[in-house]
Amino acid sequence: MGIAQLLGVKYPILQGGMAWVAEYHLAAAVSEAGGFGIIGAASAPPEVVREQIRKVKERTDRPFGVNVMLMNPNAPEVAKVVAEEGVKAVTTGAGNPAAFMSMWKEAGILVIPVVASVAMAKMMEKAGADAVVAEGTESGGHIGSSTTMTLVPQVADAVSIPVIAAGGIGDARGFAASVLLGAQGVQMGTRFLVAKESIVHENYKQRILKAKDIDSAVTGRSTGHPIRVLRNKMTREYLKMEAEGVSLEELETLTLGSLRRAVIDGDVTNGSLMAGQIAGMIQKEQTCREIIEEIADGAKQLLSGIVWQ
Ligand code: TUI
Repeated sequence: MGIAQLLGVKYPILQGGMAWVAEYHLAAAVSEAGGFGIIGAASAPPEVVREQIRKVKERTDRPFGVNVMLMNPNAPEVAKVVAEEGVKAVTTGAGNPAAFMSMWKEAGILVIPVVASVAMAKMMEKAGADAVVAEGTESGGHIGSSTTMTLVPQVADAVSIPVIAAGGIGDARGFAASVLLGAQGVQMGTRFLVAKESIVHENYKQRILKAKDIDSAVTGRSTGHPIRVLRNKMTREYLKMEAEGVSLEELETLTLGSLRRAVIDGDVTNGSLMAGQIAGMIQKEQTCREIIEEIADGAKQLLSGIVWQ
């Protein structure tokens, strides 16, 4: 079965489960528009995640999902809340979800791990995953090292479950290219971050809309937690301290609460402006429906227009 049918959506376009950003307004708007909305549980307390799930259900009858961030110490409790509440699918990030797989599957929830390597994709298929999101290093936030261009076809060759491409996809061309690389659908974060329905502070949205192609940087390469963000005062200080080899504890004092500062307070100087490399191409704030229809219709045209001379 194809991924759109599996998820019960019109378009195989997933919205990334971005920490702080992917809350119920955005997830409900994406699902209402025919895509697949996702609540980003990130480091939220389990009861907040329960509330968020219920709020999406009040706003739409369409299927949606939750992203469980596995680096969160609360992940086991969040995983349980998701199983209790019941959503169409769970995506996972930044770790191995094997410990929760049987609980979710018994609750009738599709499990779609986000992976950054072929080895992890194969392991997830073996563990019973229903699909995987193959996320390239072009993405915002926590990243792996392979590019989307190289990761997606290698994952598609290695597994028989559907593959969804992520990282550096922001328009119809990215969607069409993903299909040609062997993916059945796409997941996008940065493009939805600036959607009209996104609650992200206007200052953060403006930084993305004004960003150029080379405006992102990766912090934390030396700590083993590489995070892609738009460059600002905070990241310049972080990168300088990282190069000087300061301790992890000291580096963490800079980043603690920094995503909240950017998303909620609009502090674009000291906040963490997570964004993908595609930010340079995103020029306007649109509704989720406009974004999804533009991409789905455009990709259909592009793919049907491919001819060899
Ligand atoms: O998870 C993400 N992106 C994220 S999570 C996040 S929240 C955060 N905030 C502040 C500091 C740190 C994190 C922001 N962005 N993407 C999915 C993803 N997962 N990309 C790569 C991976 C991944 C990495 C390692 C998946 C599995 C994995 O396996 C490790 C293992 O256990 O073998």
